[in-house]
Amino acid sequence: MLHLDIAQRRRVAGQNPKERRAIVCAVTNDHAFALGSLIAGFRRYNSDFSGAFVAFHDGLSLVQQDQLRALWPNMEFRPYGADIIARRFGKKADLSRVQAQFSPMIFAKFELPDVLSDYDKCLWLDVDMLVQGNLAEIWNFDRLAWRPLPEGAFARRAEVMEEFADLRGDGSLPLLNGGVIGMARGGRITTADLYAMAARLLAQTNTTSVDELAMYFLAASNGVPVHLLDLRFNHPVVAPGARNAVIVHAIGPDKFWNASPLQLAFPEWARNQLEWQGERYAGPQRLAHVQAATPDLALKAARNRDYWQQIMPIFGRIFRFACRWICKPMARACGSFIQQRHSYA
Ligand SMILES: [Mn+2]
Repeated sequence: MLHLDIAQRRRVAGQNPKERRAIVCAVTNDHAFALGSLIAGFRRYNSDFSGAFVAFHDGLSLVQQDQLRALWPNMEFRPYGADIIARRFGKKADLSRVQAQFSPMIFAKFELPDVLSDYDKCLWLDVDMLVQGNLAEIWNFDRLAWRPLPEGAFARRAEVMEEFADLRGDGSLPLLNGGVIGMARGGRITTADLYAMAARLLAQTNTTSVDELAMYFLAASNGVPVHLLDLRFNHPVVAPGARNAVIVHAIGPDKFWNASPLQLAFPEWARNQLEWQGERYAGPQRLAHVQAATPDLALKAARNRDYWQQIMPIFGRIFRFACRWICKPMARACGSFIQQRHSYA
């Protein structure tokens, strides 16, 4: 077996040892556990990464910051919250539509160009992800990197695409999932541009994915080359093959910490959580009544479901029979009764 030290491994990966790199995340302080789990998983497979973690947060306590540093010593904290977001957007922007659906922390990805005054390359990671492998290959981009959405994503945003048609460049750039974004210093996109574009999208369209679309329109209109990441670096939890992906992304309301089926399918997240010394998630669990997370209850739930699936066709037949011989004649009788009553009026 070939043993390489960290410097050798970086050379093999084509990495400039002088390049300063940062992985950038954002959490509200009640989600410190999610960042803790993400880092615990990341470090298991990425001992060759010598960069920093930059965490945008709305008030992590010093204790929480120490708990995160215990997982990754090279950790930098930057305040980010409602006041900063309001200042960046200006008074006129109405964010209620977006905030009804997403954490305000989605806008912290707009800070990437500013973070790049301290680093050469940044990698934005959502905290609703599970790292299952080495990320070295992701860094092979020049300006921007993201995982493209399938072609059909344009059709679902047809109205926005028409409204902003002049910002689509030659139209060849695919849309992105905003969970993983690589950005290098010296690009043509600024933090101020991103907020301004998002404000336009909020004012002129009904879309809620303003963070992704702002990134897309600025890259497309400025002709910034985008390195398209393989699905395995931002693999939706529901897409086949998630088990072998490098990064699995729990897109939507079901997360690794609150959805029983995901806890059962990805036990490594719970293992990561054990390495986090801080407060764990204590909120409601979704879908535990359908698919419990422990083997005994999961089996019981599955057997229950199986039983009802076998029973349901019989119910269906009884229901159709009842409709034909009981409900319809009754409805006819009621109908004529009502008609009669009306004729007396
Ligand atoms: Mn996400």
